Amino acid sequence: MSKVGMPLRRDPDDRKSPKQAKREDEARKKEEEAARKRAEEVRKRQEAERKRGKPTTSPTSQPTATPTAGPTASPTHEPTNKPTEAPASPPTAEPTQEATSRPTQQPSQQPTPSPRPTNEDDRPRHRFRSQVDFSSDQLDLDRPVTEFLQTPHSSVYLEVFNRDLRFDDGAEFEMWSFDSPQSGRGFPGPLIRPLEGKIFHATVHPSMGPHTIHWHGLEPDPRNDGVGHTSFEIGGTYTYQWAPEPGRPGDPNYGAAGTYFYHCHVNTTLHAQMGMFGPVIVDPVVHPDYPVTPGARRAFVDGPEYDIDTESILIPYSLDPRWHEMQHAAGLSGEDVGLNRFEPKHFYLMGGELVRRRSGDNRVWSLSALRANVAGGTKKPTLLRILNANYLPNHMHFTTADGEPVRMAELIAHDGRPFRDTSVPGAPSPTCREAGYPLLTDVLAFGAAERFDVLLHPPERGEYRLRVQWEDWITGEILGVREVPITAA
Ligand SMILES: [Cu+2]
Repeated sequence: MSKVGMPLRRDPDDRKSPKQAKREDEARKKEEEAARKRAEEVRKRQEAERKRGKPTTSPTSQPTATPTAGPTASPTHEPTNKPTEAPASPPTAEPTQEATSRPTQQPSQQPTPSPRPTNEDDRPRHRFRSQVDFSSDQLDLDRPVTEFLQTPHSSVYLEVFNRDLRFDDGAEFEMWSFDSPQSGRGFPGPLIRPLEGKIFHATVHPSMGPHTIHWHGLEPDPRNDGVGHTSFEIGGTYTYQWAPEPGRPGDPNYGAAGTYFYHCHVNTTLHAQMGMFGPVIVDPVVHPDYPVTPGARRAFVDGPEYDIDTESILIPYSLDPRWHEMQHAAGLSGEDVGLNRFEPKHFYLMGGELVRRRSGDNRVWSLSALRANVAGGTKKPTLLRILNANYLPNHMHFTTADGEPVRMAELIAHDGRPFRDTSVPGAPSPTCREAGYPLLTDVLAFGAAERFDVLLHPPERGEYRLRVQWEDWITGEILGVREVPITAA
């Protein structure tokens, strides 16, 4: 079903302000107008094709129909589905996409003298007519079935909400995000923390139109990866099912433990900016050769131990207020709403100490300070998980209270993959620290959606600072800066 013209669904318990109602009304009118224009376009195209003497495209092969039956898709599948038609021409050793996708292959028609149509532009080379069709015409299912459903080891139930939330600078914006019965309606979405090798379920129940949950970096099978382009969008409810890959000590090719995030993959640039994301941390199962001390956990199967009490996540996020006035499907119907222009006016550090995140409605989880266990002390080091959840590159600087650089950040993993020494082929791959060269730094640069797992090693007790900069993609100009104190004890 195409989303065009579909009424927006809202949570029944969300009260609409007159402003919101007006906005929705305007958005609906715009969508209806865009749908009318598109229908007119299709009609004109069919008319033009008829005039050129081409057979009229059947309704099922319109790009606006279900993507699985697009114009190039149906002829491709036909010969294989109907074996009686195949003997018309001897099978070639390597049938190319081009050959099988052309309607002229059908035996009822005369073979054409030229292998290519006279007018190249007339040949349907893509399932979707345009990028707009590709973006907007995703399969929207109400209640897709979870295939091979198993009993989960852990599960979460997520709903979608929209409401105005107040940030730590006093500014208020309409945000959309996910909430669980335990989390309340806050931002970012609740932390999801499955175990390596164990079945995990996330049941999502969207509102305000279809949404999905994409498990960024975890790579489940297509049905459970939450990308509409390779599966479906969820109108009603769906249970995502996957199991993170178990790690093997010393093996760089196995193991999912690390920091990830989930986000909606419908009109993605807008929905992610609206707040439809949350952190995912995959924990390793304790391996007999790598036990853990009380109060500590390992970052990955044979990774370093860290202190559970001070484990923190830091999520740089920037916000363009203009985007927060848009509606669910803004930009999907060919209209230019300016989603190519991201001009953030607010720069936030979300997150904090994981065990201290409070539940409840209307909570914006802001990071204002960090604690770190001093190097060489009795406690295990503090693990800082970093997730760039905005569209700008970030630079981070670890310094003394006076701004002098301090090499106290040890990089142990990136995007859920541990840093290992793989220099000896066939031999076990120890971590960089075990191999004798811990990756210590005072500065870190990273881009959108990147994650780093960092052990903090402040050399002595006292105050340090972490400075986070947001930069322009092209010029590198610093657009925003935030500083938080790090107290080492
Ligand atoms: Cu969404």
